[in-house]
Order: sequence, then C-alpha cells, then structure tokens
Amino acid sequence: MNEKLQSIKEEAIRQIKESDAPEKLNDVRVKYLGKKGELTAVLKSMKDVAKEDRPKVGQMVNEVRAEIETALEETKKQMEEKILEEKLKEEVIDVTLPAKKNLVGHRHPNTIALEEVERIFIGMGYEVVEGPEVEYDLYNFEKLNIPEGHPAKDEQDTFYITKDIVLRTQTSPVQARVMEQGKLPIRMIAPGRVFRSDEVDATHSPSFHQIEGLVIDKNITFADLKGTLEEFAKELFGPETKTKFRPHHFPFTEPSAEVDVSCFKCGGKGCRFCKGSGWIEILGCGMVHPHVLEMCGIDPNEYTGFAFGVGLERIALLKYEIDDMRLLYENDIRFLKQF
Ligand code: 2NM
Repeated sequence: MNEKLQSIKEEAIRQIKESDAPEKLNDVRVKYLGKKGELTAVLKSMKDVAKEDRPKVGQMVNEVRAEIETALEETKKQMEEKILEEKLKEEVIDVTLPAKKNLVGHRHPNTIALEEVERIFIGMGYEVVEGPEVEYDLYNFEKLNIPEGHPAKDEQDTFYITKDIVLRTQTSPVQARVMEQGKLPIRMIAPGRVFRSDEVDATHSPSFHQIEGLVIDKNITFADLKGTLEEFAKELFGPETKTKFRPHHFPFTEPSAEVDVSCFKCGGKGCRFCKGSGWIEILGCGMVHPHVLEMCGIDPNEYTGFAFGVGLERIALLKYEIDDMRLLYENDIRFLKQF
C-alpha cells in the first residue's frame, strides 16, 4: 500500500512540475484529488485493508494528499507571479518619451479681418446677411442696373452655369434679395465668396471675398455715407486715418466714389507701402441708383440709401502687410500662424 501511495505521489508531483498553465494544474488536481481521483480511490478501498492497518493507511493517504496540495499551491503561486511579471513587462510605459504635441488650430487672416469688419458694423447697428454663391443673372446683374451687353457680363469675366445662372461676381445680389423682401429700413452687410474669371497673380484670384454694405431709409444722404465710411476707416486703420472720396462710376450707384485712406504706415508722407502717394485705395461706394431701388420694389421718392463694397483679401493684405495674395490660399501653417 505504501509503495502504491508513493508512486501516486511521485507521478502527481512529476505532472505538476510539467504543467505550464494554471488550467493544467487544475487537471492534475482533478485527476488525483477529485471525487473520482486516484487518491480518493485509495480511500474508498479502505474496506479491503485490515482493520488494524486502517489508521496508519489513512494517515499515509492524508500525508500524500497534503504534499500534493502543497505542490499544487506553490506551483500555482509561481505561475501567477510569472504571468504578472510578463504582463507588467509588456505594458511598461516609458515616461522619458517626449509627449505627443497638441496642435492647436489658427484663424485664417481673412477670418480675422472679416470678424474685425463685422465687429465694426455690428457696433453701428448693421445686420450680417449671407446668400447663395450660385445666383440668377436677374439678381447678380439685372436688378443691379447692369444691362445686357455691359462688359461685366462678358464671359471673359463671369463664370456662367447656364445662360441665366452665374457664380455671383459680387455679394450685392444678397442685398437685392433683402430689398425685395420689403422690410425697411435696412442696415446690413453681406460678406461672402465671389467669383471672377481672373488669372491668378499677386493681387488677383478667380475666387475671393467681398463685404458689401447697404443702408436704406428715409432722408439718407451722401453725408451719411461719408460719415459712416470715415468712422469705419478710423476703426479699422487707427484714429488718425484720413479719408478721401474720388468720383467714380458704378452702374448700381449714382453718384459713385472710390475711397482712399491715408497711409497707416507713413501717415500720408509717402512710402514704399503707398507707392509714394500717401494714399491707399480701399473701397467703392455710392448712393443706390433710383432704378435699382425701383427694380427691387422700393419707392425712390420715399426712400434713399447708400452702398459700398470692400475686398476682404485687400483688407487682410494691407492690415497684415502681406505682399502676395496667393499666400492667403496656400494655407501653409508656418504662414497662417503669424497673424
Ligand atoms: C460697390 C461699390 C458701390 C453696392 C451696391 C449695392 C446695391 F445692392 F445696393 F445695389 N450693393 N453694393 C456697391 C456700390 C458695391 O462695390 C465696390
């Protein structure tokens, strides 16, 4: 009996040593110590053992059981330690590695300039209105007093979708739409992308941005136009800025003018920036043509108004002293983050 128990023990311990996973250890436990296990079978066969030998055999079985259990426990503990160690080694974090840079975005100079212009006009009680980039000829030209045969309508200058639909060449069609709605008075600016069939160079692009303004009320005069734009120029370029109105022609305004501001670099003495003249051209404006008011459903005998248009890129180039418009469209982060 003793020999049998010793051989069970040796076999069990050998199998424990060969085990390479906790599940295998469990198999060994079941095989020897389980209900149908080999050691349990020995206990069950006690009835065949002589009565006086039973206590001694019982003790030997218990000792063998205890030894197998200890071997199982210890091996299990070693295995778990090894598994934990490997897991820790795999999941190690190198705290000396440089951290991942958090890249923060930046507003485009066009956006900065637009928000500045919007801030100024919102401060004077204007509304910001947007409209479609693809427009009917009717709103882009006809209602703005630009008739058939006018050079602005030439296919050389305008992108035509169909005979009657164009990519808007200005944002004034937004204003024609607002006038047509008939809610008066009107104080609005219309910022947005416009399109003209131009070759790309340092000062031209087939797609650029405009901000056009419109005021319609009773008794609006050229004096209101002058005061408004003088105030705008001072806010945008500094309180010392002087303004000069030169007569000009636009089909949708009469009279019309172009506006120059005194050079904010040299104060008007003349420098490289203003090409020696002391003045920089920034916008076009005028009193809304009575025929435009009529075509948009407003009685020109009761209401008058003024309008103006500025190029957003032109403002951004001047304000941030950028000498090539193409830089505004390349979106090189090294350029953008300077403003
Ligand atoms: C300019 C110059 C002068 C203008 C006219 C209108 C409208 F819709 F009232 F007729 N909107 N904008 C206007 C007038 C635009 O841009 C250089």
